[in-house]
Amino acid sequence: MCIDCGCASPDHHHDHDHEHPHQDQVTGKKISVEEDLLAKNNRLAMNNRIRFQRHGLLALNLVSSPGSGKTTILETTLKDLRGELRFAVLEGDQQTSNDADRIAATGVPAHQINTGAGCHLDAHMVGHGAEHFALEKVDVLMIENVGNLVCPASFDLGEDAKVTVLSVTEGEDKPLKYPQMFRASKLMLINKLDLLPYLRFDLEKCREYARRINPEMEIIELSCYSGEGLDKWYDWLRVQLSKKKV
Ligand SMILES: Nc1nc2c(ncn2[C@@H]2O[C@H](COP(=O)(O)OP(=O)(O)OP(=O)(O)O)[C@@H](O)[C@H]2O)c(=O)[nH]1
Ligand SMILES: [Mg+2]
Repeated sequence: MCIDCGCASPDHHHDHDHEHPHQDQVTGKKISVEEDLLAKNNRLAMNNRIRFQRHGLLALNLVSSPGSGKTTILETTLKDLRGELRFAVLEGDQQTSNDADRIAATGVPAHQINTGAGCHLDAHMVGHGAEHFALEKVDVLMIENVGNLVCPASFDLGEDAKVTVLSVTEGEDKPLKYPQMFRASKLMLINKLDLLPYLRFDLEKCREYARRINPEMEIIELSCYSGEGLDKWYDWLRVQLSKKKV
């Protein structure tokens, strides 16, 4: 549960001048609750990681704002690669089983986690969610997080990598405005390339901003509608999986 929807982030700060009690200036309780929450999450994430490692599977945590195309990327990927790789998908949303239903329609095992008021998945939810799959028969576990470009950055789920999806309709400045997520990610997928002719989205600037925040982050541009760039994403998946199998 988020504390102030500073979501257990210890470096939270305010830009206003008025005085008010700030966290441990009053009792010390708030900071210690946040630290306990993250420490507990990190322990459970480590358990997940050990479990996933034992099965030699690749676990990816897909994060983005609502609607950038996470589920569409998954549907497309599962359809294209289902003869080659064995997938399972955990779907995180506040409400509905819409996304798990969409994944299940591709024939891939899917389980929906509803977080209610919660704005992110945590390691405890993922640990239990994964019990719905025969992990020994899974090569890639895809975890679609709740649509939110802020809070999921702070919560390790035991994944091998976070993959941030940014769609071109969101604006090229998002890596600068929401740096935590981009800093935590191994890969950024820039989705909906087919819409570029209708927008004023500067792809070059977007890449530059993203690299300013995280020089190590890989970037792949794609469109689920035109199919452009999907082969690069699939190659990236294959390389990550091959690293797990050595
Ligand atoms: N033009 C275009 N639209 C896309 C593309 N990929 C996804 N969309 C559309 O974007 C909308 C949102 O896609 P979803 O896959 O549901 O997005 P999401 O990130 O899973 O959304 P939440 O789970 O609600 O956060 C849908 O109408 C998709 O059809 C694309 O490559 N191009
Ligand atoms: Mg979705």
